[in-house]
Amino acid sequence: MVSVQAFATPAERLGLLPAPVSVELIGGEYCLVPSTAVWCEPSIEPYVDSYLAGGYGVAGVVLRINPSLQLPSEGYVLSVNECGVLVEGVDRAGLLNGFHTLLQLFPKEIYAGGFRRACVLPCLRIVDYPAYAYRGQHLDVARTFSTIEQIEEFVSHLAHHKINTLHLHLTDDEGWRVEIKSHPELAEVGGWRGGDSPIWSVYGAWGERYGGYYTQEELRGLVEYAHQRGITIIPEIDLPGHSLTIGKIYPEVLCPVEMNTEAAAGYDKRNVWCVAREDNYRLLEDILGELCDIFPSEYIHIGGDEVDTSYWKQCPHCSALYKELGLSDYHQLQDYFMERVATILARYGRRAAMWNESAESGTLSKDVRIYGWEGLEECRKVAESGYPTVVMPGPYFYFDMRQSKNEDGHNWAGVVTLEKCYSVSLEELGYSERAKRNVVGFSGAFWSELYLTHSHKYDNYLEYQTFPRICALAEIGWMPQSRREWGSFSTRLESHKGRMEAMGISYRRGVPTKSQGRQITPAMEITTSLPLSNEKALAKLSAYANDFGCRTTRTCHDGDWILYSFSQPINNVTIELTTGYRHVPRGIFPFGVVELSGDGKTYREVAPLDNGSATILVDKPTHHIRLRSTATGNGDRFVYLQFPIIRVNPK
Ligand code: TNX
Repeated sequence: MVSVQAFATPAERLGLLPAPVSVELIGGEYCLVPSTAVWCEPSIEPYVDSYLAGGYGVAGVVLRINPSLQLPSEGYVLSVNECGVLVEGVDRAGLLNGFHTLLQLFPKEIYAGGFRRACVLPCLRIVDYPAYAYRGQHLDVARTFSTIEQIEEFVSHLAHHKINTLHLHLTDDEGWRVEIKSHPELAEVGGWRGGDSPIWSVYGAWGERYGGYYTQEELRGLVEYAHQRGITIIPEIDLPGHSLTIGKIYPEVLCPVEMNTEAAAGYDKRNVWCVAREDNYRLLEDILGELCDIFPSEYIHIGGDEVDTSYWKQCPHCSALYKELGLSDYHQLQDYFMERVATILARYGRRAAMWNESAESGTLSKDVRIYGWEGLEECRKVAESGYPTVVMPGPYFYFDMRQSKNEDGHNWAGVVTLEKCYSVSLEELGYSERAKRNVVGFSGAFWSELYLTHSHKYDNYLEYQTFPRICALAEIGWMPQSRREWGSFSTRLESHKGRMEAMGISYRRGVPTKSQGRQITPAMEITTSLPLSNEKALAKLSAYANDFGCRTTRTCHDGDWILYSFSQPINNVTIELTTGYRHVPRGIFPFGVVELSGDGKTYREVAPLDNGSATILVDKPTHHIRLRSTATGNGDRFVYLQFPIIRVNPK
């Protein structure tokens, strides 16, 4: 007997993702053949043609805009009957949404291009519209550069998931990626780090010069590519913090305060704009003017996250301004700065978007759109106090977080599984009706500090981290919570995986399995040449009992060492040695070697450190393992020591 899977709903049977508001199967079929003509609204024709270039004759597929439909904006009606297919959007965005649903009715090969055969569609009627106006994905191209082609591919994938906004993070401490013609050094110098560049990298990839930037012309092309697919790009220039790059190029932009840089081997990490320097606002006029010229979006994101206000306190000009303005908290100086930048944007006819810290003092004007990233509660507070809010909390939507405990990725917001992401709930967190009304939508984030470090291990690390979590995000933005259901989502995701494959998405297929030997913890003592911030923590580390590791009080110098001495010689084991955080190459020995010794006197070098780590095979009795730094500095004021993970080799 053939077993037939029981699908609870037509959306499940058709594997539609996100699930439409209503799908009615009305019986019968329509057969499309390669010669079936397609009539399409001219404004989306080139895009539609790339999937569905039809023949000539009476159109069997019609895609058109019909503003008289009684549907919310971005809504559409898709009907298939025995005579043909009609997709009507209430507006252009709605038509594109309908088109993306139509593609999901076809065999999945349609996404791989060159689809040229007859296919049968079931007769049906779909009425659909989104629950939220903002369905976004953020991409950090500052920490790791993505080429225009890579971004376009990503945009194409987003469009198929009815995501309508790409939030492009263009500047940060590690890079400036947008060409500014009036200040060409910003991209020409700031687009590169490592090697002879004044910009250091924080994570991994030391030494070599690394980077790239986009010309204005390339970005205009990208904006158009995204527009064709119904996606708006919101650019971000991160201000007034996260500005190390511009600070290295134009030091006068920062507050003139002396920094003690000894612990970081001379590296000055000041990254906050001086609020009192009038020339800074003129510089911002230039930068934002050009940015607005490239990106037609209503909103421009100007950052506002993680600002270290202590520089302003120490700065003679900022502290004088603080007194003059009669402020009571240095955070209000950030409001002052952000308001002034928002005013510049207003002169260019645009509105400002900012990270949630900018709304903390409550005095910032309410027409700013706030992006809540820290947690659902922070998002709730800003929405409650009246700001239009994009909800993108780390614990649910940060796709740079790891997906299970031992996978690559950040972990400050915990492990973000697909199920966790899907479970996001404004109801459960007690959002009031008012707060809910202020939620304009949801967004995923992909911060790229780790992208470069891990990319060699994956076909495509960006896709591995973002899919299928973006599938969950797509539903959260499209469907009201009352209609979302994990069981139905997982059923539909199974069919959708075939589509992702045809699109060429290297999505994550599940928890990776590694064959691993048994872990052992032979008696050991750790010593180091580095000064520690807490001596007691080292004893715990020697007992394999400290999962966070031990922090030092300065960065590494050439010749610094960490020594693991075992009470009994160990043999026939594989050892993972790590400096820095585990899974995140921060606080590492960026250059160094692993050395082994039987007697503690003579050492032989066995491996280089790669991003602060190495895995070695021990096949001779070994008493001592030493990690030795061969360079000075790691961009931080500390190093982290970790205990080794020792596994018995299989016989
Ligand atoms: C916090 S989210 C940051 C970013 C980091 C990210 C890593 C935000 C506004 N600031 O600078 O890249 O965490 O997850």
